[in-house]
Amino acid sequence: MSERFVTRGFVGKRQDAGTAANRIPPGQHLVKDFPVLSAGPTPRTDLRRWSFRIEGLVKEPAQWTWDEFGKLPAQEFVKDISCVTKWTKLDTRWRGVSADVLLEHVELDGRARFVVAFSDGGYTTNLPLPDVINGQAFVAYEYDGKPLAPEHGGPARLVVPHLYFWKSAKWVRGLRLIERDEPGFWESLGYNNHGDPWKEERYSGD
Ligand SMILES: Nc1nc2c(c(=O)[nH]1)N[C@H]1C(S)=C(S)[C@@H](COP(=O)(O)O)O[C@H]1N2
Ligand SMILES: [Mo]
Repeated sequence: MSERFVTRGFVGKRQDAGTAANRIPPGQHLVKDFPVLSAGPTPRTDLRRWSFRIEGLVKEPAQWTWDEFGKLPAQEFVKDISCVTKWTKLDTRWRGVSADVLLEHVELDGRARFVVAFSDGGYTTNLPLPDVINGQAFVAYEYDGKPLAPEHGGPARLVVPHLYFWKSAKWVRGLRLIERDEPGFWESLGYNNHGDPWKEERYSGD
C-alpha cells in the first residue's frame, strides 16, 4: 500500500522533470530566480523624453512617445529564456508589443536584411530580420504583471526568447534596419553572431 504510494509519487515527479528537461537547451541549468546581467550602469530615462524608433532602411521612420507606445496593441507572452552564462528560466511572463505590430508602421526598403536593436547607454545587438518577425520578438514593458524593473531593462526591453538572452536588449530605444550585418556590443567581443541556444551558438566559431 505505502509502497505503491511512493512509486506513484516517484513516477509523477519523473514525468514533471522530464517535461521540463525537454525545454532546457544543452549545457544549461534551470534557475528559479531572475539573475541581472548588465554590462554597465542602469540608465534611468525620463519617460517624458523616452521614445521608440524604427529607422534605417525604411521609407519613413516611425517613432512613438511613451504614451503612444502604451496605446499600441499589446499581448501577454509566456516564454522560456536562456542566458549564455548557462541559466535557463521557464515560463517567464511578459506584456508588450510584438515586433510585427511595430514593423507594420513602416514600409521596409527591399534591401533591409538585418536589424540592430539600440539602447540607452549605448548597448546594441544585431539580429537577422527573419529572427525578429512572425511572433518571435517583442518589446516588453511589464514582467510578471508589474512594470518592468529598471535592472531588467525597464521601462522597455526587447525580448527575443528563441536566442540567447544577450540578444534581448534592455532599455531598448529602437530598431535600425540595415542591409549588411553589423556585430553589436557582445558580438564584437566574441559572442556568437546568431546565438541559438539549441545549437549552443555561444561564442564566435561555435
Ligand atoms: N542594454 C543592455 N541590454 C542587455 C545587456 C546589457 O548589458 N545592456 N545584457 C544582455 C545580457 S548578456 C543578458 S544575459 C540579458 C540579461 O537580462 P536580465 O538582466 O534581465 O537577466 O540582457 C541582455 N541585454
Ligand atoms: Mo548574458
